[in-house]
Amino acid sequence: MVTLRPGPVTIGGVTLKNHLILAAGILGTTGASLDRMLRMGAGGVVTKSIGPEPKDGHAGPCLVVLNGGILNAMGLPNPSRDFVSEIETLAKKPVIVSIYGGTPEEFAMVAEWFKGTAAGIELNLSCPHAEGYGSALGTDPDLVTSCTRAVSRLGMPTWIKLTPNVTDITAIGKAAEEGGASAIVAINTVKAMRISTGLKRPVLGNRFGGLSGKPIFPIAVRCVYELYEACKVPIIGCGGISTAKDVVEMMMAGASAVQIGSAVHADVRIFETITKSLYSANGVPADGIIGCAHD
Ligand code: RRO
Repeated sequence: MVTLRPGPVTIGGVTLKNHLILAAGILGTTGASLDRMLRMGAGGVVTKSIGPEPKDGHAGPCLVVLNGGILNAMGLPNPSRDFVSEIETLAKKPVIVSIYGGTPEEFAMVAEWFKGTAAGIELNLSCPHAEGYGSALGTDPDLVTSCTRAVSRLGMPTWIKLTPNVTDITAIGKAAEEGGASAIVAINTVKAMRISTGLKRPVLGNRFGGLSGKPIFPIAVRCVYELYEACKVPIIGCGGISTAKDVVEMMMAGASAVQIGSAVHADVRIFETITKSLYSANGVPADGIIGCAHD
């Protein structure tokens, strides 16, 4: 397998220690855990999504581990503005704060709280099970453009995380680009559900949730591939990546970097594990393989 040249990279306005980023939501809202992941080899970390008001989240069960995947409906639990002090000690580190809101104004307000602390902002326009938030806005290209513009005009690197739960993801990618996105992240979880045959009830308290992990990797590759043909901004691939080979495949589809989420549950040292096989002193520059499957 091809290997990459090690070293820092700047993607979507954020300088990362390598191409591997911790995906949003995975280690909750604890600054110390995010810092631990940076020290354990993550090139950057994305926080849990932070919103305009504190939120408890959905009624449980909120998360089930399936064969090879995870189904969740956490419901955006977060401490809102109190999170600023939680990550103050991480200022100057590659910490990207994920935020959500119900309007462009709410996105701008939450983003402003993190000026000076966050290396960048990732807009969650893609949670599949949050009424009035996430994909409720992220499936409408006009709203995607206006929410993106409300944050990009603040001058902070602005990443937009897209939902795969649309007919044409390129229309959403182009809408983010029009709003001044510095990068797009593809994809958030795939809307899904399971039913307990014993209980004759949906397994999740919220009935519907988002599927992540290995089962969605081919969907994520397809989305990145389509976006690469339609958009000019860098694409960050996300969805079911768990090996160095997955990273290379995502890059060949068009990703400039990747985010890793569910695989952290199985192996908390996943960043070191992937780094060992992905990078070597005689590796090629990433530009040599990004999008090469389109040639
Ligand atoms: O908190 C959640 O339930 C959640 C979020 Br914010 C998201 O973006 N994606 C997801 O699968 N769950």
